[in-house]
Amino acid sequence: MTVRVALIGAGSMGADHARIIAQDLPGATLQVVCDASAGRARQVAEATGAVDVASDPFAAIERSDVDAVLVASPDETHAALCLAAIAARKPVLCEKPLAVTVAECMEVVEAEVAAGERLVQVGFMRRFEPAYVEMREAVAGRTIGRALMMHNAHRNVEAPAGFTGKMAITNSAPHEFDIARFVLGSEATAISVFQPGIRDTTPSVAPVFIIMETSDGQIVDIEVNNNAGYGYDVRCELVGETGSIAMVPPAQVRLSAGLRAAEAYPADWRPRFAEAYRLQDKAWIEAIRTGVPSAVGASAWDGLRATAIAEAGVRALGEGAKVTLPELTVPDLYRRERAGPGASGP
Ligand code: ISE
Repeated sequence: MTVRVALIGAGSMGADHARIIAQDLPGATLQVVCDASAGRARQVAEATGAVDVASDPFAAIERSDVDAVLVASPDETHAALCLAAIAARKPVLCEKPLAVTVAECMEVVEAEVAAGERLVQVGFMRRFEPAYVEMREAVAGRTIGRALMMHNAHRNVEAPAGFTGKMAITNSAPHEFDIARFVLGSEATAISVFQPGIRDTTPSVAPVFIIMETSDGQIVDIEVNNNAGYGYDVRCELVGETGSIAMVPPAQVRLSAGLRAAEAYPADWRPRFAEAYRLQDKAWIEAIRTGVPSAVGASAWDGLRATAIAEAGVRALGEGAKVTLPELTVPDLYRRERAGPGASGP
C-alpha cells in the first residue's frame, strides 16, 4: 500500500516534509500540496514531484485520492485541520503545537476519543532523536539510578519577525516540555518562569528560564534564548543518582587553523534535527501502513499536555509565581497505547 499524502502548508517546514516524503519514504507519495499561496504550492510540488496542488485545505483533506494528512500550516490553523482529518477518518501528522490553546487541544482529543481510534500524531520530532531515546532507555533501565534532574538549553540565532516574548514559552519551550515527559516518563506538576533582570540590554524576545517539577519529584530546568546570536544550539543533560548522560553536539568536523580549533553550529533546527524528522515521518507512514500507532510519536494527549504546560508557563511569568498544573485523567484511548512496550509519555 502506498500512502497518498496531502501536505497542508508549503512554508519552510512543509517543504522539508515534502522533501522527506519524496526522497526518503518509498511507502508514501505526495498526492497534493496545499497552500494559500498558489506559487508556493507549485514550487514545492514541482521540486518534489507531487501529483497536484490546491488552495482549500478542507477540500484537500476530503479528496478520495488522499489517505493521510500532514499539517505544516501556521499554528492557529492546526486544531481545525486536525478536526477535519478526524472527521474524514484520515491519519494526520500535525506539526507542533497541536493547538495554541488547551481548549482547542481538548476539542481535538475529544473528537479523537469519540472516533475511537488514534488518528493524530503530533510532530514533536525530538522523540526520534537518538540522544533523547538513549536517555529514555537509561531512565527506564536505571543505568544512572533514578533520574533526578534534567538541564536543558534551547538557543536560536535570532527570533523571526513577529515572534513575541510569550512565544519563547508557547512555541519554543514545548519541545522541552514534551521531551522531558517522554524521557522521564513522569508528568509535569508545576512550572515557574524567570527572566534575567538586566533589561536595558535585553533584546525584544528576552531569554526565559523555566523550572518544571514532575510527578516523580524531578526538577527540569530549561533556558530558552531565541536571540542567542551565535548558532542553533540545543543542550541536554540528564542527572541520575549514580551518573549523568549529556547530549554531545553532533558536529561533523572540527576546523583547526591559526592556532585555533572551531566547530560549526547549524543556523536552525532543520539541519540539527534532520535525522529525527526523517525517522518521525517514517514512523508515521509505517503506523498508517500497519494500522498500529507509533509507540514513540506524540499523541494528541501529549500535544494537549505540552500546550497546558505552556499556558501555565505564560501565567507563571505574568504573575511572577509558581503555577501548579491540574491533574487530568488520561482518556482510555491514550492509556491503552501507553501500556505497550516503548510506549510514549508518562
Ligand atoms: C520553532 O517553532 C521550532 O519548532 C523549532 O524546533 C524550535 O527550535 C524553535 O525555537 C521554534 O521557534
